[in-house]
Formats: sequence, C-alpha cells, structure tokens
Amino acid sequence: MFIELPLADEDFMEQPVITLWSDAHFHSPYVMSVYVALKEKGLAFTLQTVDLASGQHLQPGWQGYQLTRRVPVLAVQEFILSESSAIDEYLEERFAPPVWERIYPVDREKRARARQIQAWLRSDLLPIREERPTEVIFSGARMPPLSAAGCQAAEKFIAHVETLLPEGQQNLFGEWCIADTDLALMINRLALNGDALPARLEEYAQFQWQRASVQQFVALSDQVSG
Ligand SMILES: N[C@@H](CCC(=O)N[C@@H](CS)C(=O)NCC(=O)O)C(=O)O
Repeated sequence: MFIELPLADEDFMEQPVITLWSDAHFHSPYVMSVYVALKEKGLAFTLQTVDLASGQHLQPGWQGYQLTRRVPVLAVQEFILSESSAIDEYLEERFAPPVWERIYPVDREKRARARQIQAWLRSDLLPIREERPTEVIFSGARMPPLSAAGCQAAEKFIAHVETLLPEGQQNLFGEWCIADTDLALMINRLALNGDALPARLEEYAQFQWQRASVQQFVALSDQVSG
C-alpha cells in the first residue's frame, strides 16, 4: 500500500541560503561527497574556500573555527555543520524527497548499509588513505608501491567491496546513492595509481566517475591546478 506522507512546511518554502566551505585545491574527498550531494539534490549553493596549507582554517575568523576546524563545513542559513557524512544525512532530511532528489536508498536496510559504508570509508583503511592521497585522483600524482600495511588494507578493502557490490550492477543498491560516490573515490585511490584491482571494481569506479556531479567537482580541482 502506498501512503502519501504530508510534506513539512519548510519543503514549500523558498530554498534557504546554502554555503559549502572547501579546501582551496578541491582535493578533499569529504568536500566532494557534500558537493555531489548538493548537486544531486538540485540545491543552489555558494562555494567558498579556505586555504589549509597556510592554516586559514585555524584562524578564529573562519566560520568552521567554532566547529571541527576542518572542511567540509556547510552553512544552511545560520545553521553550521561539519563532518561530511553527517552533512549528507542532514541534507537528505532537511531537503527530503519527493520535493528534492534522493541521495540515500529508500529501503531502510539499504539506507543503513549505505551509511555503514560511508562510516567505514572514513574510519578504517588508513594506510590506503595515507599512501594513496587524493593527489593521485585530482592531480595525477603517482605513488610508490604500497607498504605491507597498505597491501593488507587493500586486500581487506577489496575483499569487502566484492561482497558489497552485486555482480553485473553499476550501483551498490540498484539506484545511485551518495555511498557510490564515496566508494568510487576510495577505489580510484588505488585504480588511478595503477594498483592491481579486480576488473569489476575498476569498471564500477569508472562508471561512477562519469557522473555529472562528480565531473563538476573534478573540473574545480582541474581549474585550480591549471
Ligand atoms: N571525517 C571528516 C574528515 C574531514 C577532514 O579530514 N578534512 C580535512 C581535509 S580532507 C581537513 O580539513 N584537514 C585540516 C585539518 O585537519 O587541520 C569528514 O568526513 O568531514
């Protein structure tokens, strides 16, 4: 049975002013997640940058200083939030379907799994994140072979992704969701460096990377690096 839920008043209100704070080079995978979420939702927003290299984010004048002093930071009117997956989830609730596009699966268990994947990619696999920085993805850097710890993390990562990703499918859960973009970024840390990966993981990441919202973010970092 299909039950139509009443829409909240704020769904009908004009879109509030939204600002996304990024690092100046657009190299942050966490900023990318929020940028893609905003684009996929169809929200208008202003992009502002803070220069991490010169420590601008550690200056009391910056909006994110009162939070975690890290990017991304999202401001929706006077509400300021950090931590990318918390922001993605907030956006899904604040700008909820069907008025705004969906960025998490409809099904509760799939939605939980998507959030599990996001949390895992942010809290585990540190050797991959350290030895395959996003410069590999956004500025063509090539890194030396993985250390023993890197190989171990890559092996664990690949084994789990193979169980997560259904054979012959282009998305984790049928329809695209924000965890697909986060996962593709992690795969691309290895794939774009030339590390060995099962073909279907590479193909999945390549497919995800063609998404317009992802390409718009890649273009931002291309513009900065000239
Ligand atoms: N778990 C955080 C990670 C944010 C993060 O590590 N941001 C980095 C840029 S990729 C940053 O701001 N680094 C500056 C610092 O930590 O001082 C998220 O998902 O938003």
